[in-house]
Amino acid sequence: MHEVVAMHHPKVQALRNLRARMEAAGDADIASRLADLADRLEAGDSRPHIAFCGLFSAGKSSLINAIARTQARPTGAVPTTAAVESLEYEGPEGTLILMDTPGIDSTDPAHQAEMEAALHRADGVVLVMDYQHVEAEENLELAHSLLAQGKRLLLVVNQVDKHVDWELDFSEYQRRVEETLEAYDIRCEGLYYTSTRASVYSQLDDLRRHLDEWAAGADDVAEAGLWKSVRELVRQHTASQFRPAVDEAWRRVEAVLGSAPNADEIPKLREMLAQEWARAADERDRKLKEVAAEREAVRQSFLRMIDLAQIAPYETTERGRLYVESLRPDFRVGWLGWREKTQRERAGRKARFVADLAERTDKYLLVPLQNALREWVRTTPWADAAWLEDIPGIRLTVDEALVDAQVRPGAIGSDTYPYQYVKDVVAAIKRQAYGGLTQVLETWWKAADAAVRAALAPVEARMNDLQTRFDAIAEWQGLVAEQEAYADRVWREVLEDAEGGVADVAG
Ligand SMILES: Nc1nc2c(ncn2[C@@H]2O[C@H](COP(=O)(O)OP(=O)(O)O)[C@@H](O)[C@H]2O)c(=O)[nH]1
Ligand SMILES: [Mg+2]
Repeated sequence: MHEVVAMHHPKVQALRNLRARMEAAGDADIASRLADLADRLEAGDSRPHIAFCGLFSAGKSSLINAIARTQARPTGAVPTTAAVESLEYEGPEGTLILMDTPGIDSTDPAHQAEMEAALHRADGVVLVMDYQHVEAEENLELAHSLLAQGKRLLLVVNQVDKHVDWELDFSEYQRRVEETLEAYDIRCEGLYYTSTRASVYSQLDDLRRHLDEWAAGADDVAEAGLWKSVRELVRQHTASQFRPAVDEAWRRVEAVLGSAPNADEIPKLREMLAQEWARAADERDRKLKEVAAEREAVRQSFLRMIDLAQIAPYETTERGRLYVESLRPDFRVGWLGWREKTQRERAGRKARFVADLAERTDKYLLVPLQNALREWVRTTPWADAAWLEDIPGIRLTVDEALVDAQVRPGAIGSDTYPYQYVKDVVAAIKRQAYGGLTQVLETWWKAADAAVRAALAPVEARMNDLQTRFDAIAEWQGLVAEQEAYADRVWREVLEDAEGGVADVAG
């Protein structure tokens, strides 16, 4: 038994694949339109389908009859053209399918859907306007959107038999019509003035000839029209898929901006927000740098004070030298009971060195440093008087343990060591002073940070606000870009499926 495999032309297959995809995405409406197009392509029906649309009573049905020179179509003052009826027109150059539609002003949603379906199937559109309603918004908007979709479009001003010469020159009337179209940026491939009644101004035959031209180029017209419809369906499908998310993002943009911006101005707005944010960030950083620089200057001035404090002048250094020399192994005092005497001498030298050093440390380092800090707290506007209580917390311990800890037994024998030893002891004391100072300053800076933050609060609030607005805009833009990328991807896949041969489809 042979399995029967339906062999489709790749273009038909491309449409069927796309249809399946739309159906899977839950877009039944688009899927059925694609099925319709696929059927037509498969049937090899290259007769161009021309939809006649326009406001109710513009004369669409009458015009189709007049073109086809038949009276088979019902015409009348009520919208009788409910279901879209089509009529085969066999002209000298070939065949066209003329599709009648209900009016675009139809309040019946079923009529509206029929018209949209007809427009989708249409390879070309004849937009019929009656003599008195050329300026109707519905007509102009429809013309706009059809051109945007890349539809071939003819504009027809019908019922020109109503023109009364003594009211207005006909050429003046035409000029006004053309002006209106220009004002709406509507450029189509043909504009005709017609009447289904006898009128010197009627260009009905010219219109028919234009349609005959379309019939002559049937293959091109039908095929190009079909792929344009497919492209438009992809676009519509994408828009409906993304609409909830995009709308939501847009509502957020409106909410955070407090007004509805013009979508065209969004990139400029985003740029402005980014610049404003950068300016605010600069302001904040400048302020923070200022604060940091001021604090560092204060710290440096006290460090310098510690560095310069003279706590070991000549006499003190001498005492240190005498002490450390007494630690040498060959140091001895007396001969009878020399061990005790030597010990006593060492202890005495150490005590004198420590006492001298402690007194000078207090007098020339600790007291001046604490006084300077008190003075600084009192005279600095942003310092807190409560900080004065922290100053006594800076303590310098100068005792026997400290001077012993600095002795380097291996170096004791060297002649130059005693002076180095005193320097080491002084450095150990100053390290305590640096530590004490740093601790106090850190406590103060921490306390002052609250005031700095408070001062920066307005600029930071502004930055947050700008960031929120920027994020909302970026989010919306991202979704729009994603939507475009998705539509492009789907369309590229259609073209790949169709294995080329789909040329000249306006983006
Ligand atoms: N004066 C005038 N009346 C027309 C013309 N064409 C159609 N009509 C009338 O306008 C009314 C609506 O015509 P119809 O073809 O049904 O319009 P449709 O709703 O657009 O299909 C009918 O009464 C027609 O007889 C025309 O060229 N001149
Ligand atoms: Mg009608």
